[in-house]
Amino acid sequence: PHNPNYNSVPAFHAKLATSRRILAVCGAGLSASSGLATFRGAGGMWRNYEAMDLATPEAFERDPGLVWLFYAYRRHMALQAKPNAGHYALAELARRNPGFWCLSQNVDNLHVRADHPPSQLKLLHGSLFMLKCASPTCDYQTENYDSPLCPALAPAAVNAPASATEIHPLLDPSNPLPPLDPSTLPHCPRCPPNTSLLRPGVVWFGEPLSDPLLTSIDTWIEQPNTPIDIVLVIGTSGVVWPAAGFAEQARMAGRTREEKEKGIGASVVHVNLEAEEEGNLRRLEEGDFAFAGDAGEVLGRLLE
Ligand code: BJW
Repeated sequence: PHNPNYNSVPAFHAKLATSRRILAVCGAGLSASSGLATFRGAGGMWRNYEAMDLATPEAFERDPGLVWLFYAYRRHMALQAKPNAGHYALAELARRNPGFWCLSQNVDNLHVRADHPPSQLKLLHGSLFMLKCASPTCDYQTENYDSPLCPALAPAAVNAPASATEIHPLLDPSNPLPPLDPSTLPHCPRCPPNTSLLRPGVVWFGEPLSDPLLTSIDTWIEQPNTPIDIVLVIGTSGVVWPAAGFAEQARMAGRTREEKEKGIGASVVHVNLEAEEEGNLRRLEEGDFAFAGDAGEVLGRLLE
């Protein structure tokens, strides 16, 4: 499709130069540039499972050992990965511009490790490195970066093979997994001994995002008389709510009725390997931008 702003870095720089309020919504594609797997499409499988089928409260209830191996593996990979040029560029944009907020669906801690100013970083889906009590009546939580997390999860804490043609032993479905007895998994130190498991401090399907966090985002987006100028949508398939709704909310927030009627809002900037494929959430309006490519590489160029 023809759009004058396809891959036009100078046009983006001109827009950036006059912009004060900027919002970014990030997804797994940003960390794909650091070698971490995405959820959907190529790379979204873990052994014989769809990653999405393991990220649910029901899966944890059914087989906490299996779900913990999945998360222990992802903790290990995230600790081994390094923030990429995209994480650093966003952190630098935040330091230069107090009117920039980054909302990230990623749980891998790479924004934090790139020194993104904490008050301008909102982690929508929690963190792999928070552990919380699985009991709904206990609010124990703690930060933890151990890998392996406990002896039973050691099979997940194995380094990736040096060669890209070799498969990680834990990802090889022909390599049998040890059945994990829940008693060998980490337990809540605050609950009576061996009653409640600890679980990853992430937001699973059907679970609510933090209420104070959602309120603060809403207040920031809807700030009166100061509409948002640019919305960066980076490496996300845009199918998971409520994250999928922030770009459109931010595009139109604070606009006059006249502007809304004419569809005049913030410029939405898509940065995605598949940015040229216009889906329902990647419909380009006038003034929007699309950059097809690797998020780390593209953001490095856009924000240098
Ligand atoms: C590259 C690249 C490169 C690749 N460079 N790009 C309204 C309508 C319908 C349903 C709902 C609704 N409101 C709520 C729901 C239910 C549900 C939902 O959204 N369902 C939809 C799927 C239909 N939402 C929820 O349950 C949320 N809770 C909630 O709303 O509570 C209240 C409520 C409950 C129930 C009903 C109604 C209200 C919670 C959502 C939690 C999501 N959790 C997960 C797991 C987190 C833990 C973990 O990490 O394991 O979050 S799911 C998974 O998807 C993960 C991700 O953060 C999230 C988004 O995925 P993301 O980041 O977009 O990754 P991918 O893989 O999908 O896409 C990667 C993209 O990158 C692709 O586009 C590639 O092209 C691109 N790419 N390499 C640039 N190098």
